[in-house]
Amino acid sequence: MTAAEQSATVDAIVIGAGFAGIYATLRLTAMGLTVRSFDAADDIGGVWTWNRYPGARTDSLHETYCFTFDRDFYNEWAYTDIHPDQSEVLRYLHHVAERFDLRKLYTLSTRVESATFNEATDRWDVRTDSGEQVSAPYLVTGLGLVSAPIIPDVPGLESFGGELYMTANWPHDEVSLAGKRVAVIGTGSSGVQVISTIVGSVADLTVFQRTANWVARTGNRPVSDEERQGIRQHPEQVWDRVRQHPAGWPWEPVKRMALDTPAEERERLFEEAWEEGGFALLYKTYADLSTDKAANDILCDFFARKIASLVDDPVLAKKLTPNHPYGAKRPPAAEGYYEAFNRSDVHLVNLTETPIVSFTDKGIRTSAGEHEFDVIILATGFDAITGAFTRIDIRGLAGERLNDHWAEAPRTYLGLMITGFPNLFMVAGPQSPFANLPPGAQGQADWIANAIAHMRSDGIVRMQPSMDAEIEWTAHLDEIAEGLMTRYGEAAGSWFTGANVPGKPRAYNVYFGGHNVHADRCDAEQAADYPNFKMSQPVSADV
Ligand code: NA7
Repeated sequence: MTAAEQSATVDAIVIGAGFAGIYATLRLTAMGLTVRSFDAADDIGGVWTWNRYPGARTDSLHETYCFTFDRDFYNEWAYTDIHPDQSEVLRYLHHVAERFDLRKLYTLSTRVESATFNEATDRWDVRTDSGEQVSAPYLVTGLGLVSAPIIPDVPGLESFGGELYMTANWPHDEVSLAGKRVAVIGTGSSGVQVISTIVGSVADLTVFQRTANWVARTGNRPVSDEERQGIRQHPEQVWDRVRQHPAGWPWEPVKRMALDTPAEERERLFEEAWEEGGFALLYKTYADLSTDKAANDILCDFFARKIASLVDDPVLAKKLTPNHPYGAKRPPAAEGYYEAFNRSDVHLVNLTETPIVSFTDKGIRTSAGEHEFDVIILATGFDAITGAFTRIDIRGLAGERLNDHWAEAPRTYLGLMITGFPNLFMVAGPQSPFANLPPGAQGQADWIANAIAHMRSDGIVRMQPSMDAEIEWTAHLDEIAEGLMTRYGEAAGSWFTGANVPGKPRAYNVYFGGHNVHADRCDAEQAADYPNFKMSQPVSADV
């Protein structure tokens, strides 16, 4: 045990060892705070520790999928591909942890089970699944948006006699799929990446699709030396563009409208963006795709024709074509996804026609009969955004449970703090922007570090947002989401609103108003000395 692990009383406790948690740990220790950090995984890396499945890769761009707090440190790291794969992102996070000596602050393979705000001491008392109790005045979460996997509630899962894997908890040891009959359940980002990666190397592949998805190309390729040099000479230009872009992309936000553009010109631009892949279709074409259903329909028509041209069998192409707007749910990307279905060893089971009835010892039974497999891969998603919070017993003032505070919907101010839960700071928490994660996480952790510095210098023992601020932020967030294609998320089973989890309260769980807008608001709040927060001195009982 290191000294840090033995200490039960520290200045700050951080939960999470992904981008959010390790940067919060780094930032707070750099301020001179004593910090204990925890993660349930056995290594640093957050989602990149768990999601080791074949084809796992970010669809963010390499020059933005990293930290930017130090120019030299930024310039010394080189990802191979423009969309780095899981192993490289994990290596990067390990590199950060080692370079800034963060490992010694982490207690790994340890899940935080409860966190209670102690009103007598103004500290968070945290208990872990190893029975350890630690307390600190500040609790910072970096729990991840997609870190609480869901296992489908289908009878007989335990009776399957073959190999069963989850993309969200993929084994660390090599998994051999070669020559096996494989089923993949789920066609979200994880499912489509697995499918397009293992196709051709397995004996037979059956895809169980409940909701067809718009799967863009990735357009992945190695980063050229020239590109890398250009970025290294002027990294601030990249960072500025990221700061100004609603989704944290290093691109100029587009202003032109699809509905104002001649059809031929639109077609040309869509084609260009299709070739580029990833989020180019959304962020490099037209501004009204996200706001105007008629504009979105034009993109969907282009996409549907693309699917029809890539899939030989028109009936199959139709089954693979979604009927929700592009962006109603998180659009994935994979290379060669639709083409895979032209192979005779790839089959589609459309669960809207023939739903799964049960798992059996040999495979999966649908309403049409039994399919036999050697391997079943569950790519069935997450109790996203709030799931990682509601799985911890968090109690604030007067013993209020976070689960009760969020019984109908998550409520926060700026996704950073919650009324009634003083000194609980969230990095990339519910109601924070849906955007490229590392820049947002870095900005939010900086904000939190500044807030804590302010508390310490002014002798403030409790900080929490006002109820009015929380209500205003939630209303603003809902209004924004209602004006976008996200309003069609319910029908598409989107995890943005919890529609993918049976019984979960429906709410817009993330902010779609822009990473840039959010960052501006956070900056303004700090610059104006936290007008929407309640700060309490030790003697005050007014909390
Ligand atoms: P997603 O995007 O939530 O996808 C999960 C998929 O699993 C989706 O196609 C679901 O269908 C399907 N699913 C879930 N439960 C079932 C059951 N019971 N039966 C059949 N199919 C089911 O999760 P991912 O892991 O792919 O991606 C999550 C995020 O990680 C991704 O967006 C990136 O941000 C990184 P549905 O669409 O609900 O009908």
